[in-house]
Amino acid sequence: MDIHKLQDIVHKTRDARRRQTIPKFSPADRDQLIKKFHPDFREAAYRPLKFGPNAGEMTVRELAALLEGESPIPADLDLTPQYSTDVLVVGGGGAGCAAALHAHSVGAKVILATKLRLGDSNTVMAQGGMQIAVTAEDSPVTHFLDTLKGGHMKNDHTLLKTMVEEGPSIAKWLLSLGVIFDRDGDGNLHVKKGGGSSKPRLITASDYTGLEIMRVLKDEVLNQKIQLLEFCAAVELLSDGNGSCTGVVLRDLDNKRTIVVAAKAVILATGGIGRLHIQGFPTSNHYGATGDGLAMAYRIGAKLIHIDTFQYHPSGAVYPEQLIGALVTEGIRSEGGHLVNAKGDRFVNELDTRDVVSSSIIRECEEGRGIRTMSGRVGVWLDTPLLDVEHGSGTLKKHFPAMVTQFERFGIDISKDPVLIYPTLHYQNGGVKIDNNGESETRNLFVAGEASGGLHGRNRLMGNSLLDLMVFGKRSGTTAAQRVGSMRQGKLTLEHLSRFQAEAKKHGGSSSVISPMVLPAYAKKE
Ligand code: MEZ
Repeated sequence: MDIHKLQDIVHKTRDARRRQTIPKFSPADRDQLIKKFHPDFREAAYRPLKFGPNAGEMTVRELAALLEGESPIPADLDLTPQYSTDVLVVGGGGAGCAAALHAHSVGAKVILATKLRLGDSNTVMAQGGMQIAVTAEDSPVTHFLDTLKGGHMKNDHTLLKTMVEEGPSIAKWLLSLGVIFDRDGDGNLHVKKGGGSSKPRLITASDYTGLEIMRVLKDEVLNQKIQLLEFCAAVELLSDGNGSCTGVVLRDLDNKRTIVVAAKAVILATGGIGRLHIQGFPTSNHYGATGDGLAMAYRIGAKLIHIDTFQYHPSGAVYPEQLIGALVTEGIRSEGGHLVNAKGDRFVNELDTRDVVSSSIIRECEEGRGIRTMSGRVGVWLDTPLLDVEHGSGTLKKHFPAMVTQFERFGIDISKDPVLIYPTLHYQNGGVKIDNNGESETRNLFVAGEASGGLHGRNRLMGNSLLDLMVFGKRSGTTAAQRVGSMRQGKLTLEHLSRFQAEAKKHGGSSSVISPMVLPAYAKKE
């Protein structure tokens, strides 16, 4: 049936739904729901890792193939360096820029290498805000407890304590650099409530928070004249043969040549893995989100954590086809948007944690209460026009200008028509295990942002990613820079790679994947 006809039920049931309150799930019901419907619990999608630091642990098949993949470089590569630096940052998103700026401010010589342009990253795509306890009614302790509950109590307490406590100083730093956050009528930072949070704590720049932060960070990286290597993808780490990281092999994508960089410390800020399209899910992620850092860190011997858990954001676009998987910010649900099934019913408290909301949407669709598009995709409605009904005409346009424009391009007015959504692969909850300064289990290899793991437990709360990458970008940059002051550059070898390959051989060889992928598999088909 025509999608426009199917929408009628949303308009017809709106008034009745406005009077309803949907309770959150009890912990027992929540666990039952998630086990039955969350993609993390589909056993057939998983397999154990055969070799490497996490051998024996389960992860999704796509990630297992990446971690056990074949290096793109020969073991006898000439390792004469073209560049030498104190700190090499790999990744030009929020974590990479924060790490580079802080390392530079401590006086280190810094190079920032990024496989696409500076700023091309998931950070620019972060819409709904950054959680920081800035109001008198809130506190880092409350932020800590909300996050722990959201993460199923599996969060690393030390990392989490550091993140929530350092939040307010990060807000000050960003403001001092010129980030324009939204303000309330009194001029204070305006805060919104996100799913799973007990207090309004999201500071925002409309619905393009990440873009606004990156605008300023990119500018600052350029102002500080930090040396950039753009369109240079990291493909292998280098070690001294004694367990320390000493540099990186880059692939210059423009000139198709290999570049060796000697670095006393390396900071991986390579982001997430949405473009692996785990279990066939579409993704909200940036084109470059292919998990390169995880693959390289794994080969050098750094342990990963929580690699069996991923975040499927409840609201990825299902229609129009051009937007499949694109993020429809949780901010719309924070401002009261209802989720509605084909019968016109709400079926979950829209501000429950993401794993609960996504599982509920999948349940509705699997049990026949979803809405099917003409191309055979299925989803549920997000009642966007309700925001204008509740808060006055023009609310959507004022609070979600980027979202309104995104749909307007395809002739859809989301203040009049609801949006069809389904969970989209959004975030890897785990990553490389780090200590409180962002250092991995391999000495002088630091990891910041989404590529690191432990902080978010088994389910990240909205807005905690932007804070994570600022806090641990800063800590890794500062620690690396302070350490390298008194260090000599170590030997450049690929001994770890030979060891990894020998181990692979004992287990039947590497997977058929060339790893890191650098760009998604479909990018290479032309
Ligand atoms: O932190 C996020 O993932 C986020 C803010 C997403 C969103 O819905 O806007």
